[in-house]
Amino acid sequence: MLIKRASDLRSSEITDKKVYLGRREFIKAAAGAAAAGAGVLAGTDVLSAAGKPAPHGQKLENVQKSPLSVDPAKDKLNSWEDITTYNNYYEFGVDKDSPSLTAGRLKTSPWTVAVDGECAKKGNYSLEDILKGETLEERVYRLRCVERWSMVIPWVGFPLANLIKRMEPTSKAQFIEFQTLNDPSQMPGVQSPVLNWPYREGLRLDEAMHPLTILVVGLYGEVLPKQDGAPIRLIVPWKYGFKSAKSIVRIRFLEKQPLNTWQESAPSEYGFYSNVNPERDHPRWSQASERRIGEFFMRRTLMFNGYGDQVASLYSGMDLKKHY
Ligand SMILES: Nc1nc2c(c(=O)[nH]1)N[C@H]1C(S)=C(S)[C@@H](COP(=O)(O)O)O[C@H]1N2
Ligand SMILES: [Mo]
Repeated sequence: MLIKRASDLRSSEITDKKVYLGRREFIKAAAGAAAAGAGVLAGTDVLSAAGKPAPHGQKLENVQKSPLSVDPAKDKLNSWEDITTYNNYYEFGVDKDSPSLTAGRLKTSPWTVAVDGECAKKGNYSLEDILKGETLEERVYRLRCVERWSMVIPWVGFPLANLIKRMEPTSKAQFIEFQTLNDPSQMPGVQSPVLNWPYREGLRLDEAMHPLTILVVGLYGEVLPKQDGAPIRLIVPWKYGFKSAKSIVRIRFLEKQPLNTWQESAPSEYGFYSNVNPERDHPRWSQASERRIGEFFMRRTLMFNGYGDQVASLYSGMDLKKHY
C-alpha cells in the first residue's frame, strides 16, 4: 500500500486511527509522519492500518517457558493488537489489515494434516493426533518480514523435530514441504491469482530438525488467532517471514528440493533459503535495516535475524549471496 502524507489524512481517518492505535501510539505515529515530511514513514504504512484485533481465545494449559526465547528486556514484546492486526496472509487479502478483518470465517476445527512422501508413517492426522504427547512451550521469537518490518512475538508451540521423528523419514528424505489451506469458500484472497495457490514452503531436513524450528498453535498463552495461521503454522525465526507457512494442511518428505510459492512467483527476489541476510539486498530494496512495529526509528538487521550463533553452522561453506 502507498504511504500517506500526514496532510492527506482525512479527519475521520485520524479519529479511527486514534481509536485503533491508542492515544500514545497515535501521537508517536503522527509525529513520525510529520517528521518524515515527504510522507515516507520508514517504509511501512502505520497510519493506514485499521485492522480489528483478534478476540481473545481459549487459554492453553501447562505451557512451559522456553530457554530458547530471546531476552524480553532487550527485545520488547509486540502487543496482541500489533500481532493480530498487522499480518501477511494473502489468502485473506494482501493488505496488512485484511486478514484481521476477513479471517474470522476460517473453520479451524476439525483440522487434518496429511503427511506423505519419504516417510514410514504416511497418513491423515487430526490436530489432536499431531499434538498428542507434546509439551507446549512459550518461545519469544522475532519475526522479520522481507518487507522490512519485524515484531517480537510470544509464540506457543513445540519443536518440529519431534513430529518429524514420529513420522520416521526414510533415508532418502532430504527436504520437507508444507502446504497450506486453499479453500475459496473460506478464503477471499485465493480467488485472485496473486500467487500460485496453495501456498507452499520448504526447508532442508536439517533446518527443519533444528531446535529453533517450531510448529505454533498459540500466541500469548492462548489458542493461535486465525489471522496468524490457526490452527497450526510454522515458525523458522532466522528466515524471512514468508517461510513460516500458516494453516498447514499437508507435510511432504522429499528427496529433491521443492519449489516454493514465492520462489516460483519471483525467483530473483525470493530464493529457497531466505535466511535473513543484511548483506544481500532484495532487488528492489536494501535488507540492511528494518522497522520494529511500534517503533519509529529503523534498526540494523542482524545476520540470521540475530540467531547466528545457533544456526550459522548449518550453512558453513555455502555462499549465502548465491544461495539466498
Ligand atoms: N499460508 C500463508 N502463510 C504465510 C503467508 C501467507 O500469505 N499465506 N505470509 C507469510 C509472510 S510474508 C509473513 S511475514 C508471515 C506473517 O506472519 P504473521 O502475520 O503471523 O506475523 O506469515 C507467512 N506465512
Ligand atoms: Mo513477509
